[in-house]
Amino acid sequence: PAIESKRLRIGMQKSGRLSIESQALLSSCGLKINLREQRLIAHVENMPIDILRVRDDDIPGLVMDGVCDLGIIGENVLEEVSLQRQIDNESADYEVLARLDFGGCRLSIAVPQEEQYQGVSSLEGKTIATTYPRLLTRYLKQQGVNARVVMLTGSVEVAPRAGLADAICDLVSTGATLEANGLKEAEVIYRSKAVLIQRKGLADAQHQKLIAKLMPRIQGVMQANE
Ligand code: PRT
Ligand code: ZN
Repeated sequence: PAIESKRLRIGMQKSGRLSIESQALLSSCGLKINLREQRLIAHVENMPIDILRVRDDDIPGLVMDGVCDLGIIGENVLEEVSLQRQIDNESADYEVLARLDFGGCRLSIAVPQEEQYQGVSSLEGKTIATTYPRLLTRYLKQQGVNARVVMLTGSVEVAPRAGLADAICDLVSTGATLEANGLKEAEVIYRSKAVLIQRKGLADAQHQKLIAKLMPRIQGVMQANE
């Protein structure tokens, strides 16, 4: 494994909203990735790089624990995991190398359309369902609002109709999902994009060199997209 560990490891989402654009970014930087194989690890053919294809939720931890050297991840997940790891007394160090031009969305609180929403104080005493309990709890604390936060990993948007919650806090891009579920956006609590992160204290000189070679290419690809 001495030789194996020399390969730079990049964590990216296996399948989902970030995966196509993450792959496209790396391909545009000249990485030849064998996309046919549905494996966890994809070898880059022309550079000493391995791509770890995992669930997006696992990417921050893989970088913070030093399993991956780089990761491509939405800031919403990155921040949520960081807050949770700080609470759990686990290392939560990373460096943002680039804010990317995809994966844009906002984390918003939404309430039933028929509700007379009059600002955050309307949330006092309410139950809010979310997949982002740490980000939501931080926001409520900052706003001085007491509300109950309920964690749901999926189908958050149906929680009010199902009688599980009074409001939700979920990712929004077009707003169509909220609309379809009889909800309206009440507060934007976090704006997110995909970012390229690096683990803190990367010691390997070869890896540093490789990253230094990749970064101008990434900047170039993003400028070309502008
Ligand atoms: O399987 P895995 O765990 O890897 O994927 P996932 O299902 O957890 O995540 P995925 O692929 O849905 O999203 C990955 C990342 O994409 C998110 O963490 C965000 O950083 C980013 N992103 C950007 C979004 C959206 N836009 C988005 N619209 N993630 C989710 N949504 C969902 C949202 O949850 C809601 O259900 O889309 C719906 C709302 O969209 P609109 O257009 O109807 O408003
Ligand atoms: Zn996920």
